[in-house]
Amino acid sequence: MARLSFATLRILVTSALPYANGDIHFGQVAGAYLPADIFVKYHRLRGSDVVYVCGSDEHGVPITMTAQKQGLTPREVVDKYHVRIREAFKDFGIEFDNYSRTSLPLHHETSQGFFRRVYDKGYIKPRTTRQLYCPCCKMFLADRYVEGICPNCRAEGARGDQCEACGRWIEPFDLIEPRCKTCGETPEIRETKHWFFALSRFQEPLRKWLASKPDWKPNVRRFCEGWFKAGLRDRSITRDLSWGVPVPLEEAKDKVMYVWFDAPIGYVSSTKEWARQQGKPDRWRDYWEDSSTRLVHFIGKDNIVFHAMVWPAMLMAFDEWVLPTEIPANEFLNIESRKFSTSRNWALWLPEYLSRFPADPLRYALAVNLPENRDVDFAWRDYHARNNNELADILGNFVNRVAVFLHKNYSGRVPDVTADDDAGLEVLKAIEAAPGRIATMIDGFRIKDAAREVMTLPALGNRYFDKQSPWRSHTDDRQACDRTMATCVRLISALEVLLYPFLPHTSRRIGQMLGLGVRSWADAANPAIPGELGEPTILFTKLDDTFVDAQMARLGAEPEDTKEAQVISLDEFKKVELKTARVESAEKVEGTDKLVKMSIDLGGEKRQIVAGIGKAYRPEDLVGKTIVVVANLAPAKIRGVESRGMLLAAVDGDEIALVTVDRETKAGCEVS
Ligand code: B3M
Ligand code: ZN
Repeated sequence: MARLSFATLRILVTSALPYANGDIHFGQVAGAYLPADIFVKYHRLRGSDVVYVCGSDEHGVPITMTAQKQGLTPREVVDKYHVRIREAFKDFGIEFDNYSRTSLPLHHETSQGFFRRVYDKGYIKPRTTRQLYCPCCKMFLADRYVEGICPNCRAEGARGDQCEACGRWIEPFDLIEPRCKTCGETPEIRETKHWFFALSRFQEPLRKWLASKPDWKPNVRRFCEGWFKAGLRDRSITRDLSWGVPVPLEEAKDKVMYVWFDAPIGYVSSTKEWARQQGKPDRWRDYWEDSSTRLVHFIGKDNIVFHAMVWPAMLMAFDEWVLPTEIPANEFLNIESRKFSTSRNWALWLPEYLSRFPADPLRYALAVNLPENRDVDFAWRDYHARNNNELADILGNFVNRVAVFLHKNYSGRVPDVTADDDAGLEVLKAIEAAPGRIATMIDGFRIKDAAREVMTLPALGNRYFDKQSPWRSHTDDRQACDRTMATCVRLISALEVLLYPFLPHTSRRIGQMLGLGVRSWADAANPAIPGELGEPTILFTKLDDTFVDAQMARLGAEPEDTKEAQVISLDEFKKVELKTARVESAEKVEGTDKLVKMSIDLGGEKRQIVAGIGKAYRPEDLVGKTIVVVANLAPAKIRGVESRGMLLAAVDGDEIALVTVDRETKAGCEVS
C-alpha cells in the first residue's frame, strides 16, 4: 500500500484575540477557535512546522465599559476573564502553542515599536478633528461609548466604531442621531487632536494584493470590494482613554492606541512570548520575517475589515513582517433560530456548557455544522440527535462492539492478518483514501465537509461488521472471522488519527485502547494494529428525551414570556438586603444634571450612594428623607464617583418617585 507523504510547511495560525470582558460563547467557538484548532491539530499530525497563537484582547472600550458596569477596574476585569477564557479553551481541547494577553509589557513594547516605525515612515499624522463629546459625562465619545444610526446601512444601534448589521468600520462623527451610551444624552461637537493612520495611501497596494488572492472566501472578497468602492479613508488610531497602550510620542503622552491598532500586533507579541518560552527568543522571526510562512488568521465575519484591510495596510506600512496568506472568516452561529444576544441572554456560554457536559459532543455538533459559507443555526435538538444517533449509535457503537467481541471471543487478542477478500479490501481501500481526501478538505478550509467525511468511516465499519456477521463466522469460518476482526481494528486504528483534530478526547481514549503510541496523519492510510486491545469502553453517553426541553428552559426567554422566566424563589429574593436609610446630605455630581451624590445613614453605618434622580429632585429636598436602598449591592463607580448601594424609586420615563416608608422608622431597618 502506498504511503502518503506531505511536504512540511511553515505555518503560523492565529485565532481572533477575544476581548477579556466576558465568557466565550458558542458563536465565537464556531467562528474562530474550533476550526483553527482542527486545522492545527491536523497539521501537527502531518508534521508541519505549525505554531498556533492567540491571547486575550485586554484593551479598548469593551473592557472599560465592562469595568464601569461591574464596578471593577479594567485591570480587575481582564484578570478575571483572561483566566476564565484560557481555562475554558483548555477544557474544550483547544491547544494553543501560546495564549498571551495584550496587557503584558512585551505587547506594549512591541506595539509601541510598531507605532513608532510606522510614524517615522510618515504614515501616522496628527489632525485636529471634530469629535463627539458628552457634556454630561465629560468625555469624548469614541467607539462603543456612542451609538446611533449607521450612516451606511441605516441600522439602529450602530456603535461608534463599527456597525454590527453591515460590518462597516465607522467614525463616531458620522453616526446619525448619536447618543451617549452611558447617559443617553445627545453629544455635542468639540475639537480635539488625534493621530491618523494613512489608510487611504494603501487603497491601490491593497487592491493589487487582494487581486492575488483569487481563492479567498467570497465573503472576504465581497467585503473588501465594497470597501474599495467606497474609498479608503485615513483613520484615527489614538484615543483619549487611560486604559490601553500609551502612544509613544511626546506630544501624545495622554493618549492610548485605538484597540484595533494594537490588537493584531498581539499575534506577533504572542509569537514572541512563545519563542521565549521555547528558550529561543528569536524564533518568532522565523515565522514573521520569512516570506515563505503561511500566515492564517481564523476570524468571525465581524472582524473581516480589520484583518483583510487595516492590518495588511499596517503591515505594508511597517514593511518587515509577512502579510496574511489566508483569512478563513466564518459567518455567524444563530441559537435556536434567533440571533445571539447577550442582553436578552439568548446565548450559550462555553464554560457553563463544560461544567455540565463533555467537550467532544459539542466539538462534533459544531464541526459538522460550521458557519463556513452562511449563517447557521445551533439547536439543542440537533445536538441531541448528533450525540445519540451519530456519536453513540455509530462511532461509539462500532468501537465498542468490536472491542466487546474481541474480548469475548479472542481474549482481547487481535488476529495478525490482512484481509484479502472483496468486502475487506473495500474497507481497506476506504481507509487508504481517507487521509488524503480529508486533508484536501481541511487545507481548503472545508472543515465541515471533513468532519462529515470522517464519520462515514465508522458507519462503513458498522455495515461491514453486520454483513460479515463475525458472531456466525466465528464458529463457521474462523479465518473469515479473523480477517473481519483485524480489518475492524485497522479501521479503529485509522480513526484514532483521523478523529483527533475533531474529537481529541475521544481519540485519546481510543488510543489508550490501542496502545500504539505516537501516531501521524500518514499512518492513518495504512494503520498498524496492536497485538491486543484494551478493555472495551463506552465512548459516549446517550442523552434522554428530557434533555432538549431542559436546555431550552435555560435559554433566555422571549420578552412575552419573561414573566415565567423571572419567577424567583424566596431564597433568591432573600439574598437582596433591603434597608431603610436616612439621607444626611446630597449634592449634584459635579458637571452633571442627573446624578446626585448622597451621604446616607444605614443605622450606625455611613455610606455614599449615587443616583440618577437629579432631574426629579433638588438635592436640598432629599435631606432628611427616609429611603429604601439595596444595601448589599456590589460597589460601583458612576462617573468616577463611588456608589455603595442603590436606592429604590418608581420610574416612569422622566418621572421619578422615591420609595419611602409610610411611617417613620429608624435608619437601617430591614425591609422585607
Ligand atoms: N477582540 C474583537 C472580537 O473579539 C477583537 C478581535 C481582535 S483580533 C486581533 O471579536
Ligand atoms: Zn454621556
